[in-house]
Amino acid sequence: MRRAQVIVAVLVIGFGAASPAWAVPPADLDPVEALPHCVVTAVEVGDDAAIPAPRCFETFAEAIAEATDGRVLLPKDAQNVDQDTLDDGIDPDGLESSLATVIGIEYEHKSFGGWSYVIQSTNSRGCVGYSYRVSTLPGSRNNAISSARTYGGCRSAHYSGTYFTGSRYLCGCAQLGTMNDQTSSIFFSATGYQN
Ligand SMILES: [Ca+2]
Repeated sequence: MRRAQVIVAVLVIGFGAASPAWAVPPADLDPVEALPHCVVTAVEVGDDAAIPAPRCFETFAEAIAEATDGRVLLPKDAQNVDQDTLDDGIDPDGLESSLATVIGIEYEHKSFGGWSYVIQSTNSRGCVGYSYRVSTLPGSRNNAISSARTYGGCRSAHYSGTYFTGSRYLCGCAQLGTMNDQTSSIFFSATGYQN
């Protein structure tokens, strides 16, 4: 091989290895539309911040790693996560912990299938004494959630309107019943009621 061909081959191989598909969605596509597994940071009640932009990935495992700041690393083909695994590395007495964790996971299909929308809290206390708002959902996740899991002592109230208006349905649940494909905002607390 001539020198120029060798250099081209090395560049192609090197670029491929350093750039997994999920890191480079087509430039003209919103990552939430292009990638199936997204993480959004819920806003703690009492904080006036707007809901931040979601971060999206090709695999569920990458989303959970993002949501836990790299603390929880699942097998590449994982499709779900349990509370014990999410608690890895969290001191059970560490109620002041600033470790990020997951308080809920929303799914495209009934029984926890399809894309996921992982709801992150920026502390490991979950809903023990705290409540969180997801006041809007991005385009492809709006009016599309069909099941949800909750973590961290949370229950999640799914609302048909943005900013917790309209019909309301309490979930973790394998299906949202009359609220299937209708959720536009979600409130997380220990009871599922706003406080
Ligand atoms: Ca759906």
